[in-house]
Amino acid sequence: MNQGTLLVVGVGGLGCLWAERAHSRCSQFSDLLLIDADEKTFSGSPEAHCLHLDASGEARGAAALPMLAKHRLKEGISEIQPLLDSAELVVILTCLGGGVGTGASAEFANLARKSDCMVVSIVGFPFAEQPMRYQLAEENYSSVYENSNVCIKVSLERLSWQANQRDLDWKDGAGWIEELIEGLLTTLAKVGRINLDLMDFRTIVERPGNATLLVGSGSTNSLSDVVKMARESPLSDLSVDGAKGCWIQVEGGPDMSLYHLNQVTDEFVSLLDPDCQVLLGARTSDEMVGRIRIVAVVSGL
Ligand SMILES: Nc1nc2c(ncn2[C@@H]2O[C@H](COP(=O)(O)OP(=O)(O)OP(=O)(O)O)[C@@H](O)[C@H]2O)c(=O)[nH]1
Ligand SMILES: [Mg+2]
Repeated sequence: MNQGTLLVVGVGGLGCLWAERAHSRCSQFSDLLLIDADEKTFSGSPEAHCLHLDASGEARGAAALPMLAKHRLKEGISEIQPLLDSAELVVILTCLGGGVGTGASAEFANLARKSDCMVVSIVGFPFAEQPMRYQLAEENYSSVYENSNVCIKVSLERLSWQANQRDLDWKDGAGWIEELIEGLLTTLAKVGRINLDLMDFRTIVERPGNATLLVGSGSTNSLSDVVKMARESPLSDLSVDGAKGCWIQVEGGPDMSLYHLNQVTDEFVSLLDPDCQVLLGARTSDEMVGRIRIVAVVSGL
């Protein structure tokens, strides 16, 4: 498969951080695009394509207003159009409530759709104790949702709670974001099967209603705990009961058996609607010896 078919995009400061980390796990088969008004965002990623929205040279950093960010994105889009032309799947990572992410992510999703890309957006929501930012996020979420094939809300509150549990920094996405993207892209990038997989993926996850992502991992000796962890990991406050679509990726070591695979998927799927349509992917990697990981997108909520 050609590089460039899968594009990971960060919009705004936090989104770019998430995108960089996610991309670092699958850089061999995806491209990275960072979009921000703050040039410092680009300094850690020499291999990334960058779109600097503050093209005026005023060097004021953050485009404080979402409308301004949107306008600047439109002005700069010709620079990155070739990336969109070759991409089939675009994963947008952003956080709403500030200027750039709020203003530019929906517009970028719109442009990607116009270039015939499938768009999966992962959208962070500010902490509730930042009511102004929260309100701004609420007001702008629907336009990201409408311009994406799949839109997944991630609450920063939950992310930081999860980060505490894992002893990680919430700003980095607490590990969850990169694990999801890695799982998603690795499955979709299976050589030669990209179109088929994308079509399957689309039918499963592109359902009316909300979607969320679940991640769980642990030892092959305690498969129920892995399922339980995934079950309790929702990054948004949606219940997955009654889900109508589920894309599930199971990763284990070379020692993963069919028994392990069936056990975790059966147990996981039993939690969803009886008529839930399920797409299962599995892969092995050496570093997962003795361990198993589930990454799932659950839709139709
Ligand atoms: N509490 C808290 N929230 C943060 C922090 N960093 C980011 N956020 C939240 O994440 C949202 C988006 O932040 P960024 O990605 O930095 O914003 P941006 O899109 O770059 O927008 P501007 O920098 O405002 O142009 C903000 O609205 C905040 O709610 C932080 O350090 N603490
Ligand atoms: Mg910023």
